[in-house]
Amino acid sequence: MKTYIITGGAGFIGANYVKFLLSTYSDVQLIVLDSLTYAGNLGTIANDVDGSRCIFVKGDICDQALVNQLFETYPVEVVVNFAAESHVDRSIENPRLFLETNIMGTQNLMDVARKHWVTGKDDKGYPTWKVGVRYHQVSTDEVYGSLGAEGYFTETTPLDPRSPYSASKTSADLIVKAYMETFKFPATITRCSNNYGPYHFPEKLIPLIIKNILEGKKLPVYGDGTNVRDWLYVEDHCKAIDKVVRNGRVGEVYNIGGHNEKQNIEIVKLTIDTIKRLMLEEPAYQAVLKTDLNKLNYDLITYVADRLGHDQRYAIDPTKISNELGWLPETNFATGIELTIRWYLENQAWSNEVTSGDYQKYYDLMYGNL
Ligand code: NAD
Ligand code: TDX
Repeated sequence: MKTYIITGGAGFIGANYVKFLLSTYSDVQLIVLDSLTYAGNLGTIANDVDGSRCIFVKGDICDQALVNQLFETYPVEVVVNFAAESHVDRSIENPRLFLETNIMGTQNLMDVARKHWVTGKDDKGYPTWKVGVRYHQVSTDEVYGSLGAEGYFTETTPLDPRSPYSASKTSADLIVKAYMETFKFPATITRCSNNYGPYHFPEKLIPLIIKNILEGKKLPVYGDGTNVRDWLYVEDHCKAIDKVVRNGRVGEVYNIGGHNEKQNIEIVKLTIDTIKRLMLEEPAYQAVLKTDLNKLNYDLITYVADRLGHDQRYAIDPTKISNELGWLPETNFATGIELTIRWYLENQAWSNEVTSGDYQKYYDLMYGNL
């Protein structure tokens, strides 16, 4: 049995990862540590938490005493750190929270792991480590900054963050890297492109657009809609992290992406088209529509003020993970977006639950004049 601490496991990618591990392996025990911010929802993993194979602990990754207590209670061998403030727009409103969670939280997790995982010193004074332990930092392609029309981010692309969010994620990566060099801390880092799929909080582009289409609301497209993101189905991301945690080389960074670049405006149009097609093919879905079917068209698209410092293009070169670990994305975009849309059509209760808190306040702040 291998015991993991999975931080941020009640959020979008973390919850998908919890589900993936539980359904793939019988010899894992998961301790999910999540402070349940607006982006975390216990309901998302309610069917997975059973108090033995999967244990939920509500708490902050910055809380040293709590993280220490988890290491004292459970034989933790792996930490996978998903917990973060993850939304670029919110980081423009409130950078400080991003620095606290994303940087100091990462440092705290590593310090507690260090305390419990070090076995002694080698002849040069470097710590020696328990066999089989691993810390994994879930990072993002945004640490590389913004691309023009050409080129791809590789693991050696210079770090050039441009938003408070990406600066905080970059700082976390640098602290992990510093621990890997200074203490030979047994860690890996993955930098992934934009994820999409089930349980994505509807402040991010794809779930926000789906929600608004179903409610007949305007679809806010920042700037001219030509910014490019490189989309990856969340389950493919989870499988990539699993390969890195199990077989990735300690001290290495791996990029994760699926060569699936799309302009934002293409995504919005495709989402409208797909929802409309599914509603016509399977009229039962029309029950979730809060508007007229014939109002589902491109007239809903509204160009709004651009995001400050909006990165133009992200595109990942995943050659390293593919060559070294044999990972390749399995879900093409046409399949992935249809699976995602069907999921939202069939899980309105989840959407309603996660947007029942301060969501409307945030929405009004961001899009109130739409
Ligand atoms: P999310 O916002 O959906 O979930 C974050 C989770 O972390 C939530 O459950 C939240 O409650 C929890 N959390 C926040 N602060 C915490 C704290 N101080 N202590 C404990 N828990 C806390 O985010 P996501 O989209 O699932 O992203 C997960 C990770 O993947 C993040 O580190 C993010 O930077 C990275 N990432 C995301 C994407 C993407 O497209 N979503 C792409 C690349 C990398
Ligand atoms: O209403 C919107 N309209 C719009 O045009 C929103 C919410 C977004 N956008 C644009 C901005 C981006 O160009 O769509 C693109 C995608 O935006 P987000 O969904 O906010 O994602 P992004 O900023 O690209 O960051 C995401 O990918 C990298 C995640 O939120 C990060 O956590 C991850 O690190």
